[in-house]
Amino acid sequence: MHLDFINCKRIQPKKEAMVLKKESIEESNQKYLASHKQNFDFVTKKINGIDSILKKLIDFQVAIPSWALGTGGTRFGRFSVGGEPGNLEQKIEDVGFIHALNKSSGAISLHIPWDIPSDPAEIKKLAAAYGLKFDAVNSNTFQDLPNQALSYKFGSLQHTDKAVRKQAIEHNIEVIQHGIALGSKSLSVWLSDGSCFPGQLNFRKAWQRTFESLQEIYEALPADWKMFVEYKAFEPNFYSMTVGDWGQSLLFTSKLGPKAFTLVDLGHHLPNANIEQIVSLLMMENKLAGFHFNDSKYGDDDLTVGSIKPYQLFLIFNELVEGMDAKGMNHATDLAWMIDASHNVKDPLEDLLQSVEAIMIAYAQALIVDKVALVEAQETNDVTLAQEILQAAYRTDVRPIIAEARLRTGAALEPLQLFRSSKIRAQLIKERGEKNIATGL
Ligand code: RM4
Ligand code: MN
Ligand code: MN
Repeated sequence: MHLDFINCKRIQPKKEAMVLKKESIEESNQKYLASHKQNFDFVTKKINGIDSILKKLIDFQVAIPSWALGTGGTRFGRFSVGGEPGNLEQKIEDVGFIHALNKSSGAISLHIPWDIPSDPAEIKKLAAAYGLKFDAVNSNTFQDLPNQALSYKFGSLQHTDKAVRKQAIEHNIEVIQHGIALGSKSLSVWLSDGSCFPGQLNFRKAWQRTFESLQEIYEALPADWKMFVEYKAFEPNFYSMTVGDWGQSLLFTSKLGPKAFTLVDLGHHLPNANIEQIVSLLMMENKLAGFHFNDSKYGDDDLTVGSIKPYQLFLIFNELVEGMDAKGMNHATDLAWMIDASHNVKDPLEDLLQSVEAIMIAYAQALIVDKVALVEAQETNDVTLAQEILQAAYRTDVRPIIAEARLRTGAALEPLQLFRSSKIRAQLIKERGEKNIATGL
């Protein structure tokens, strides 16, 4: 199966089942064009500088996590959607579908060892054929893998036994090597290290050991690479996490050096945390790596972006745009934009399409905030007006603007509709079978 408008001579699709043709996109867009134009004209009447907004939206790309292309589950059960990608090639094919539909998902983030490429050069070519780059590579020292010598039951980089720490450090360095072969430029380190009970751990020693281990990994980074240190409040450890919040991560990344940054996963905070303020301050310190986008009601729920707290997502983007502009940063490339989600009851591809759309909506809303008026309201302590200004942007239906950006890049005006009407899932099931299980969450 392949996308027939992909112009690639060397990578030949294995089968001729064509599920998504360029003509299908055009044909589908024709159906929606008249009403789209009407909606777009209506919304843009009130917006200044629409062309520069559209350009920013077109440039903005969100990486898809390779580990979220199959159906997720909990420890209670897992209910497959069928046709899941069984190998890295198929995962790339899936991200290729998403990107063809929205042209906003031009990157994939890999998790090692779930996605070790057997032939990196070929994988790189395959990804390029779908217009995809490799975003951050992720290490995994939260599971014991088959044939692994030592266990991570009591942590990895923090472990009391030097030999376990060494094993975990070497794994991270190996992940960097895989990333280099694929053209990736950053390593994401998420540690499940911590403790489940009071007294189990000496916090200071755990911190020091983790720091020394991170230093060794940091030393192995190529000059143009970044290291992302992700924090998480709880789970799988329920008493303490060694990188439990942004303060702890920032302590590590500040001491490590200029190539280390703090990664914000939206689901990794204690309830009601003011994430937009965290983001603003991390940017102020030039220490924000970027995001693992998802949404949550209770904890690390990994729900569809924007499905629970869309206003929070908008407020985060409002701080991002303000902070990036204050520092003259490139919105599309200076921070890492990645999704980290799990889909237990939805088709993963549909869920990811919705997630990317939610991100684009929040970004577009942040772009249309009347910044001059907001600064004025803030400086004069006009609290009511400040709220009005933010909510005027948030309450604007910017979907026609996102759709216009897609139209201009040859993507689908209605990606989800087209995904459904072209029966992509049914074809994937036909080709890959009902029982294929993807590695990942
Ligand atoms: C963690 C964390 C990491 C992700 C793993 C699979 O909760 O969010 O980013 O790599 O899950
Ligand atoms: Mn994450
Ligand atoms: Mn998580």
